[in-house]
Amino acid sequence: MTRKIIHIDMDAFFAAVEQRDFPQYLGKPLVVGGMPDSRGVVATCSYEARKFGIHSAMPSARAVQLCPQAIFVKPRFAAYQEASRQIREIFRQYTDLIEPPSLDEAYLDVSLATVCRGSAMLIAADIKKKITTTTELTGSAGVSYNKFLAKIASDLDKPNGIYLITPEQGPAFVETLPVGRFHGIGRATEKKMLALGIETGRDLKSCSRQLLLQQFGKVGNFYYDIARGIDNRPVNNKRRRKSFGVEMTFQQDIDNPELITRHFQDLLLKAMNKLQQRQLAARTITIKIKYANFDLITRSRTMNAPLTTVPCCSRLIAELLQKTELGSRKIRLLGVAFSSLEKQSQWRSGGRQLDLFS
Ligand code: TTP
Ligand code: MG
Repeated sequence: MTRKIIHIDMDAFFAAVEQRDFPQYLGKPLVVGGMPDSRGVVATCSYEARKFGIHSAMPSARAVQLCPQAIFVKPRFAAYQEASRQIREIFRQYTDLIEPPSLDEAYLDVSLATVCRGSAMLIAADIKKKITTTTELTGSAGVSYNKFLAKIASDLDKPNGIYLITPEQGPAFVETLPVGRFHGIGRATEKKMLALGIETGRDLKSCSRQLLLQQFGKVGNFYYDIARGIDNRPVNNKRRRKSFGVEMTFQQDIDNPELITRHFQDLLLKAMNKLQQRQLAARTITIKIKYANFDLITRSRTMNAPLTTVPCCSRLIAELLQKTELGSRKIRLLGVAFSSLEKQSQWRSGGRQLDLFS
């Protein structure tokens, strides 16, 4: 059966909430994120600010250069969470199959919905209307037959738009798309594809499954399928967190190995505390380093058994650090993340509580 998938994505989400709550920002270039005199980055910005070339993840210091009259505000997460809760409540009026990957977006499977004569386009329009009356914010909708294309579609008529990609249009649509625009192909993979001469969906489609598996590992299967407009991933309403971590940006770049190690120890304790609070156990530990020039590297280790103690994790971090250019490059951000998560009870032996600090 052909599915009916809707992807809803709010427009300039954090910035739109700020403009709604503080009307003096309406119509102005507004940046939400770090202050321009700090080392923070732009979380998002209003469409007025985007005209100046400002975008998410750009250093705020750069943003102010591009647009000196921009207004900078810090994020107010509680307000964004409340808006997010309101839109999810609206989604639930249409289907139980809702997967929200982040605060401002969600996939809805409305294949079995009977409202609006079962038309996904009418449902999307209805949802958009309700979002605006309830939250005074706008969102854009993508309607298609799988998650991959619905996500692409929601971006095509932004802001406050609605875009349909039919099963007939899907494959041709993917062909013209630059691989960098594919959701699921990150910056590093994009680079690698470009180096292999794969620039568009059409190029990707011309690659054999074997070649993609060889070059990219298991995810090559996904690339092979999406190049044909095929994506069978279900809308997963019970998704558990796959990873989480903590990170820290420094006011001043650091390169002293001892200091770096100390910061990692600190981050590790925080990350392990979070694991403990959520009663989770991890088998994979990853360190993340962003150098002063924004080059980002990660190094990780996966063990057969859960990582239960601080000394054990510290040792792994020390090992992973050996695989970096420790001491020879300036660093602006460090992070520690855990993944391959399981519930603690799945491996807790004899009902004994996890002994993090032994
Ligand atoms: P996006 O949906 O990517 O961006 P947006 O909603 O601000 O704008 P658009 O109209 O293009 O959808 O992200 C949603 C929110 O997530 C965004 O408002 C702020 C936050 N965010 C960050 O904090 N850092 C980031 O790098 C990105 C991309 C988003
Ligand atoms: Mg958005």
